[in-house]
Amino acid sequence: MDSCYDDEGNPSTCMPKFENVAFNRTAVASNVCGSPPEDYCMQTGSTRSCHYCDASDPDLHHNASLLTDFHRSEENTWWQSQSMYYGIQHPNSVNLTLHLGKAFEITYIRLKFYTSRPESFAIYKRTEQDGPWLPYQYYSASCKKTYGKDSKGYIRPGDDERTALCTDEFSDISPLTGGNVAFSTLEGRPSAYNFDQSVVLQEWVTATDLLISLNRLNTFGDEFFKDAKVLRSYFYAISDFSVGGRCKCNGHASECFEGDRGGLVCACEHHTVGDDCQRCHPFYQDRPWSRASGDSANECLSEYLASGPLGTAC
Ligand SMILES: [Ca+2]
Repeated sequence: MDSCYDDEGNPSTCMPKFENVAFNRTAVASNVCGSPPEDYCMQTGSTRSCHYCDASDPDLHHNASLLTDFHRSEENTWWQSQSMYYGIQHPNSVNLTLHLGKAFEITYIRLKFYTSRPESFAIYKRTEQDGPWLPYQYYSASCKKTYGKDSKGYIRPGDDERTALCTDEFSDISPLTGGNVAFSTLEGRPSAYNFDQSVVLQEWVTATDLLISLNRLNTFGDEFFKDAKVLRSYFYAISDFSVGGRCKCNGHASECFEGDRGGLVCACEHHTVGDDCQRCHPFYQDRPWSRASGDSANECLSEYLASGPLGTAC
């Protein structure tokens, strides 16, 4: 763990540990297979193997809890939607929502698909609880048609760096199983090298909630004939949903804990207060609050104690 004071007792920038923020949090899925119980078939090239999903059977369910459980490669667990047989396909979407309970700074979001990756899906976030859903990234073989975005877009210096891009690089039907998609929040953003000074990117990586909107399934085009076996072989399935990040404390805390009101709060140091240490303590208002940077802890100062060596904390 990172300390907020050095060996001499001087304030230093500190932050909570980097972690998989999704682990042991339960995502909410707007759709899940197995109620009513249903057959489904895996696309495995030339052959199809068929199985059974039953949402109420502990051995046969594929509920959303399996998105964020501990994941061992030899024992896949996965969330699965109903199949195209039940009407799952564009324009009907399936949403996965992850509520974090406070602001986090997100480095990456990674999805490991149990089936083929979708033809189109998008990641959204909320910067503050109850705020609007903002687009984070689009993945689509049809960026223009589905999202009205250029598939070769990029961000130039001077552009608004809080712009969601679309890429067609991760939307092929192949591989039929085990495809990964990872979104790095700072990749391709010019101010990333100067993150400490970039208020815009500090806001861009901040999220209190994440939403994966699965918008269009990949198919071989054979659903056109409406054969039940074929329709039962198209559905969304994701074996792991990971989110790399840190509890957001603006450089003024080294850990977060469960607060009185439920939900996480920062254990604020440097005479800061607030869920994210985003304000100075009322008795430490001698200069405006500032986020800690690589150069300075920017601790809050007391008007009475500023000249003294080490003020007694109140
Ligand atoms: Ca899993």
